[in-house]
Amino acid sequence: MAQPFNELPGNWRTGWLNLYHFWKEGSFHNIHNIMIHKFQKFGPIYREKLGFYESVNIINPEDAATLFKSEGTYPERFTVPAWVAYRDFRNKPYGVLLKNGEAWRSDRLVLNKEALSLEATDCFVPLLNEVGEDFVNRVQVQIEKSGRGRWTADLTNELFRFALESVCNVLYGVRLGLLQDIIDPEAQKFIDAVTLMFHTTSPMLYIPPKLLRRINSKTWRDHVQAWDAIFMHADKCIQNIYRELRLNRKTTKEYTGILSSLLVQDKLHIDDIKASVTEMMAGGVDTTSMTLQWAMFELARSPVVQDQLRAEILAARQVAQGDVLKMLKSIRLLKAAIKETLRLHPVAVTLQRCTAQEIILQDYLIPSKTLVQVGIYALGRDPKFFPKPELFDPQRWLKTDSTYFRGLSFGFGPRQCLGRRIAELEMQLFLIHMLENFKIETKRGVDIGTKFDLILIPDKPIHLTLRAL
Ligand code: HEM
Ligand code: 2DC
Repeated sequence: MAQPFNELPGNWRTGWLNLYHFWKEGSFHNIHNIMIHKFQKFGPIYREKLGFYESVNIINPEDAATLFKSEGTYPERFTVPAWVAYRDFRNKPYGVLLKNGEAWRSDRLVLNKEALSLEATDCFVPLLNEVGEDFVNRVQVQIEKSGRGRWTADLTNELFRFALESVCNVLYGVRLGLLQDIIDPEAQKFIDAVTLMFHTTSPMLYIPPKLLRRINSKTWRDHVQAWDAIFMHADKCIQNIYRELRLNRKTTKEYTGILSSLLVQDKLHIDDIKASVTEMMAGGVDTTSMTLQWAMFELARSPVVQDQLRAEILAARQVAQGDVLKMLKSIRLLKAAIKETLRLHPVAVTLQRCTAQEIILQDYLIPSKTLVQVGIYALGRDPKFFPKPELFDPQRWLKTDSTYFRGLSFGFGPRQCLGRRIAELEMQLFLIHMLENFKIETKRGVDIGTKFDLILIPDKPIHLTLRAL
């Protein structure tokens, strides 16, 4: 007989006291480390209550498998209260990010075909490849300017621009020109708005946004302002394509991006298209850019791995003779290096599912409709599941026996990341071009920690040196 729910370890009986301590100790930006600590204290499963936020937390890949295998046809994750509050406040429709049930599934199936199917993703390759090449050109100009054969900088904003340029090329088939010297201030506003949106979301995970709205707190006001800017700019981009499409009705065979495809197909209502395309545009900035920054940081600290990757890329380039699509089929180690980067530096601190039925985890009975979180940050750094976790070792992903339910950075199943293929291709092509052209270095002995700002980001600026090869 499994043990009852109320026997679960953890301090879940004192939600408000917990929140008070949490607040006082300034733990907001540190929940990833607090989770590691709790798994050490309570074992592989614990129950938690922070203010209104109740969850059961697990770390074992076997338990994650049990959870995901029972998720059913309409998987639900934790709904970020602030995001819903904004949409309701401004009367904006939900996209797939926030929908649930049949409404989510029918939208998602149409979007999967445009964003995840092989047919569609092959079309992304040339679009993402040219942005990667332009980034290299931009670095080359900076190196020439320096007159020293190298360029040292905090690349955060450069990578934000790269990521927005990339995702917009895929969504709209349009270049925004963000890798030029002078850029559209509106685009920079969009970038800053996404960062502010994430930053102001985290306090509202535990305190109801409605409350903050009533006391007119700065967090709420900033959050609304951020989403307003996001929706306004995305709307402009969408309108441009919409208008263009209505003007020249000629059916060109060429691929012109996800939005055109969706509009031409006419399977989703325009409001639903807008909502999900806006979510993809916003979701495409901080996620891939931060991951690429971490990837370059890890490669700078592991020059041996960096050389191996470069050798693999050069060989792949030769074999494929300039056919990029073909080249992407022979870069196993590079793909593993991206997985390895996300193991140590996941974007999402946890994956969550609302249980669709009663399940048993670690011999505890978990009722239906319970929020269960997989602590993927803690999992990625646990020596029980990743031997020598501190080691950046892409090879570990190429040994097939030890990876069962461990590579979960993009989530799992039908509710997994919609932008996954865009993100993966964008990052692969970026790293291919960078490693072909530059040596990536960083100052030795500089320790960079992680900060929770809804997504996980570096806790201080990372300075990288790019040296012409
Ligand atoms: C959902 C990670 C990039 C759009 C998610 C989830 C994770 C994730 C963990 C939740 C999945 C689940 O619950 O199983 C990442 C990582 C990225 C990345 C690690 C890059 C390194 C992107 C990009 C886009 C995007 C580039 C847009 C093009 C979305 C959307 C959802 C989502 C719309 C919600 C899907 C749904 O609920 O049906 N992502 N993401 N993400 N992501 Fe990403
Ligand atoms: C944040 O406790 C911590 O991909 C919470 O591209 C649980 C939680 C729920 C949903 C997660 C969120 C965390 C982190 C950011 C994620 C989000 C789902 C999608 C989103 C992982 C782990 C993200 C970054 C999307 C964002 C798209 C949005 C800007 C339109």
